[in-house]
Amino acid sequence: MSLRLAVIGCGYFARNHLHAWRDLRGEESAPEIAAVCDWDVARAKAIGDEFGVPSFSDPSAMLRETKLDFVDIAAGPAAHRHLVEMAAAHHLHVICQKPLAPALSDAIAMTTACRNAGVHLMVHENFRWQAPMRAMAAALDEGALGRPFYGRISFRSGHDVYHDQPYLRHDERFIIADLGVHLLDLARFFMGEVAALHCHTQRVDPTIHGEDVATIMLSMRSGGCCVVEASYASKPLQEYFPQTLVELETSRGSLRLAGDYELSLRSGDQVTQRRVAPSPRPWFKAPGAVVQDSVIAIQRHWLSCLQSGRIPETTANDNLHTLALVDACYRSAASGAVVQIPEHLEHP
Ligand code: NAD
Ligand code: 89Y
Repeated sequence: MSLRLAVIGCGYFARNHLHAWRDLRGEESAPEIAAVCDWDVARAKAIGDEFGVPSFSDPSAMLRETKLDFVDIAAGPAAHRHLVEMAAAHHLHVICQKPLAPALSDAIAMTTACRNAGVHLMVHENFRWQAPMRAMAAALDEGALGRPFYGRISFRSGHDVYHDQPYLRHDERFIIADLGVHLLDLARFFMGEVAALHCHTQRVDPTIHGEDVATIMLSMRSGGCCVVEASYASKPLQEYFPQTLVELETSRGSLRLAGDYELSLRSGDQVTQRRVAPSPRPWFKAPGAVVQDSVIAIQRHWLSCLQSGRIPETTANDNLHTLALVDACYRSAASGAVVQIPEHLEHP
């Protein structure tokens, strides 16, 4: 059965969503892009024309006039709550970009609205869908390595991220909310839930409003620890934007994802190395291939879950735990204190 979708928000990142939906048409899940919407009329029309679908500037008119199964929200975080609640009121499933909302309280309200409407809400949390991350998770799942007791998840770059995403200059909460959210999700993906954290932030570039460096130390419920680091102020010897580098030490081995997708694995005394690069597509734009490829993977996962009735990996309910970490990072950075993370989030 072909699922009909509409994309709301036709800016920088939406193009990746649209290309991915179009590529997935060739697969069993065969989604149909029924419409696009952006309150910037020219932007909506340009993308609608390019992808050969009707365009709208008013989301509520689009939802009234178009037969849909789900909505794909690629607008900025400030718009997410309003749009998710609107979709839920139309009894439509929703896949929504990260961060689910600027505040945890909004994310909780959105989760509740979708649950009450009986619709799925999944967060487009794509970093865990990058090909090398899936390869690392598969190696852990095989069991021979044991579980990780130490992790380092590192994204340090001097890339001019403000060129494509100028709004990031103005966000009071920048690198943890925008990028750290992916890295914290990766920490949970590889190492489980967090018991406590400490976070140190810096603003190295004085012309931006938020923090452009964050160093986070996570104490995991398993007893392990994980260092998560994000920087857009670095001048690294080698620029790997937008690659995330990962090191995991486990009871019986170790895994290292280095630049250019070089994955090394030690299991007992045996060391193996391979390159886990994304498979190229004509619409990928350097250096973003690993991220663009992960958009296809997460959207494929969403379609397959909707069609089979399986629960997606990064439901809003799951993502609340990641957003609680984002929130805790800012509290820790402001106070200098270690912040304890409650095991159960209190929400209605
Ligand atoms: P953008 O500003 O380039 O585009 C957002 C678009 O949404 C704009 O065209 C704006 O007019 C439109 N919009 C906003 N509110 C709207 C509303 N209520 N109704 C209709 N249109 C509305 O932003 P972007 O860089 O494309 O980012 C969009 C989202 O994607 C953000 O949540 C961002 O964090 C996320 N993002 C994710 C990744 C990733 O790897 N997952 C990478 C970049 C951006
Ligand atoms: O918006 C961010 C994201 O989600 O991944 C990288 C990014 O584009 C810039 O930090």
